[in-house]
Amino acid sequence: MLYLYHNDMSVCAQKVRMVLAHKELDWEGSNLNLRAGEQFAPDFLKVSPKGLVPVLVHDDAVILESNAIVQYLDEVFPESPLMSPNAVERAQIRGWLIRLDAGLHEQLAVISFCVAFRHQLLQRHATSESLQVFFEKISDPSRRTVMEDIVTNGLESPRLRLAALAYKKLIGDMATALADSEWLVGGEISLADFAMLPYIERLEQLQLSGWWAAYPQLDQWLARLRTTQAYLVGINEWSNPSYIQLMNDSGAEAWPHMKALLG
Ligand SMILES: N[C@@H](CCC(=O)N[C@@H](CS)C(=O)NCC(=O)O)C(=O)O
Repeated sequence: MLYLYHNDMSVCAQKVRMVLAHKELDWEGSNLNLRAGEQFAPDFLKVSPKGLVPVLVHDDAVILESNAIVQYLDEVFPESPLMSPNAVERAQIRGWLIRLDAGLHEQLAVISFCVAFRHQLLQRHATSESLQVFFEKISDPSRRTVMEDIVTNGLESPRLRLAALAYKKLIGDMATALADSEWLVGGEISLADFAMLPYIERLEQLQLSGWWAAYPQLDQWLARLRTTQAYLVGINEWSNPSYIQLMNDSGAEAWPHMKALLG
């Protein structure tokens, strides 16, 4: 049996749900409310010591880290494969996955929180004492430092410009990969496409699609992915309208600032 601890709008959980849907696997799960701090519940910390989703439990095996989870699923359930039969292409697919763990995931968190999600936390924790209690629950000191900065400083965080520049590079690389190809690697949809989709769609929800206005191939790629069963079942069905509204509204307000960051 497959059991997933996840969150409706978490980008790494979206990636895992897309793979589950692509492979038409049945699963059960818990959708943790991350703003309410459900990831800090002692029972969940026993499963995920850093208090992070997603976590996959397959029979007795507990698998942490979304990139490990999607590669595990692709190995154990080989129907509708998401890794290429070609070794060079497999290396390229892994390269896209590594890019997320080598910084892009954190950079997306920086952008999402500076523009939108910090407002949810500031509303929930109206006093600085309450906010401090929230930060102290984040066990990883480096993650805690980043969260304190982005929630407190928002658009003024120095990390925001660095995150925007990393995205500028990513968008250029994706545009190159998609210049003459429907998918990021080779001629078939792969884990690379499922991995990157949430990281681009989130920018669109934050009203940042102007960052790739010069590259229509990115919008075409997004549109193609959105017709897949994986997207419809793995992302669309879990979409949380209040999060989308917040991202749209605060993204529109932040756009002049965000545009200037790359100017
Ligand atoms: N490298 C991890 C990152 C996991 C991660 O950052 N998860 C976020 C949601 S996207 C989370 O659980 N956040 C909990 C929190 O913010 O306290 C993975 O790929 O699974």
